[in-house]
Amino acid sequence: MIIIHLFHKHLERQVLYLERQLRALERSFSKYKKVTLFPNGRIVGEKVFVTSGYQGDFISVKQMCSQACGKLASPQDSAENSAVQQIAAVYTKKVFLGINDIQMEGRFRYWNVQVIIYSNWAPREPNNDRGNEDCVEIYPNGFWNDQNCREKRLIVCEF
Ligand code: MAN
Ligand code: CA
Repeated sequence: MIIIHLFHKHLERQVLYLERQLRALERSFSKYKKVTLFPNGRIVGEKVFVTSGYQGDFISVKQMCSQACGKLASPQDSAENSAVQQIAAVYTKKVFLGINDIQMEGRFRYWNVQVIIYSNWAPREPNNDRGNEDCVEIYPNGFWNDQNCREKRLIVCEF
């Protein structure tokens, strides 16, 4: 009986210790997130959007994201869109999204070929200007425009 009681006490102390450690870790992790994401990143739910500040054409920015084990930013709702918009606004630059209609004109898809489930087109877009706009950029105001994939735009990846 006494041994069981001592063991119980021991476990109780261990649990209290671990709870305290976990709280300290949570505090420092939440601070660490703020530090690393300032001012280049945003968190929405489980998604993290971040820019390196570099610009490139669609192929290069797509490669840069996949080399970092991420994907080009593909906002799928208004909260995610406003996160990417905020990064574009910090840099006052347009950003390429991970969306294109290369495969079939007018049918915009993510990289996994799924047709987009959310969009935020600017008025009169997408217009496939000069018959040559298969990529999608987001303006610092959050609206989308189809744009030539060879233009150079700010890179934002999602992880
Ligand atoms: C204007 C509009 C857009 C088009 C760009 C091309 O902003 O016609 O639709 O994509 O020019 O630079
Ligand atoms: Ca356009």
